[in-house]
Amino acid sequence: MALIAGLHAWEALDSRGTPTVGCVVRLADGSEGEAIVPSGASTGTHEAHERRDGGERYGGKGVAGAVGSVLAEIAPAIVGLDAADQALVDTTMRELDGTANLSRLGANAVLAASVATALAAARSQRLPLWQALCPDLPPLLPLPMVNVVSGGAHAGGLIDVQDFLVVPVGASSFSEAIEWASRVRAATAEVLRERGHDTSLVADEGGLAAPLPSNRAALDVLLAGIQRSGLEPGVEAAIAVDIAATQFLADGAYVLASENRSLRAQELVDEIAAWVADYPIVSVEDALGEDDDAGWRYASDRLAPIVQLLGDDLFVTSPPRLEAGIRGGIANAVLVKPNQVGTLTDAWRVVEIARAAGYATVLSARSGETEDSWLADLAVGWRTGQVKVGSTTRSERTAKWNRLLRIEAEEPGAAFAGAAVLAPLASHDSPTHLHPGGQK
Ligand code: 2PG
Ligand code: MG
Repeated sequence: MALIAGLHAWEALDSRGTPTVGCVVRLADGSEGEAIVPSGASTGTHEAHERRDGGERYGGKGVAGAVGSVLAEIAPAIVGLDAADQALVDTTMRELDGTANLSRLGANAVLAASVATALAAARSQRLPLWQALCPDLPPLLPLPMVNVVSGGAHAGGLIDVQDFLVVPVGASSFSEAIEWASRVRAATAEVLRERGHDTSLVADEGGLAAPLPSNRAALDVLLAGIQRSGLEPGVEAAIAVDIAATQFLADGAYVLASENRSLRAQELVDEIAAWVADYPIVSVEDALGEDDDAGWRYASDRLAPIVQLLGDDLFVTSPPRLEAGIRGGIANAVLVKPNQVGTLTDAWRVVEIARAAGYATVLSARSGETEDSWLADLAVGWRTGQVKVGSTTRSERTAKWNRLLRIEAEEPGAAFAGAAVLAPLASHDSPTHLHPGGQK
């Protein structure tokens, strides 16, 4: 038994300079775990509530109230509990909050305590977090999805699509995957410079933020970067996109401002299908708005048989929203962001639900991140198979890559997920999976 003896919390800063909650959990045996929570910019409406103070401080974005909740309410409720019983700690906090979306205490307060508890429990067992999370299964190093060109809410809306990422599908180890991704980023920057763009400015996740004329132009630049890097497109290095379509949905129309076009859902999906035909795209995230059920139905029929169709704002790491999507045959993969749901227990539940249904899982950082690296341990211990962290530059991003590189170096027996984890390929392994395309 590793009993929780005390908590402390404070207002920290994330990589955008916005306040966020830091928390340390101390156990009776002297072990400690410390966590700082991340924060999104292109957030889904159905995410758990990120509690902010309003008022003058930090332009209203202070989190003194959430910090106060940790000290005054969460601490007395969980002191004395066994830190190794994560489900009990998380349920206790959820019941204490009493709302469905953690709006009273704040999901930022609850997640900070949840992750700090997991880290303290692992420390007390003298285990790395990944091993404490999944003691019975061998670790799995994830296939990384690495941001190269940024648009949308992370780059001042220069282009509409939010992320153009490289997926090193032909790499045979995690470290090789990172080296290839870094090579593609450097080569893409070179291509941009040759085409007259400034590459000194980067977006929130360290991606190149060039004022390109269209979304297709970004795909062209990334493909040229892959070719310039000497890697074979589609075989060694493929492309993933996060459309983040909720961000440019206005009054029922998808407004591609950079191209001066306004599309209906079906037209947007047809456009994306044309990109998938023309470029080595293996994964498409948030192709439609978060509540566009008819659009998602069409996208699932059209795209899910040929590409990984990934729900982020759509599923918001919510067990019931993912279950509803699985029942309806919507998408074939889920992005997992612990702060969208507020506790590690619920985020893990989403991984389990996805796995049972043959949906692929991609653990993801947020655009507002911190120097913490616990996300890397979750990816390995939960065996999510894929991870999305941002660029290979900027310390809040490299903190996660570096942690994964260390785990690989220290665990030579750890398998590397490789491209087989991408849906819809991955789903063929699962006997329980009803492929969306097969339900027509
Ligand atoms: C996303 C994430 C990370 P944000 O949309 O997938 O890229 O962005 O954290 O702003 O929601
Ligand atoms: Mg997204």
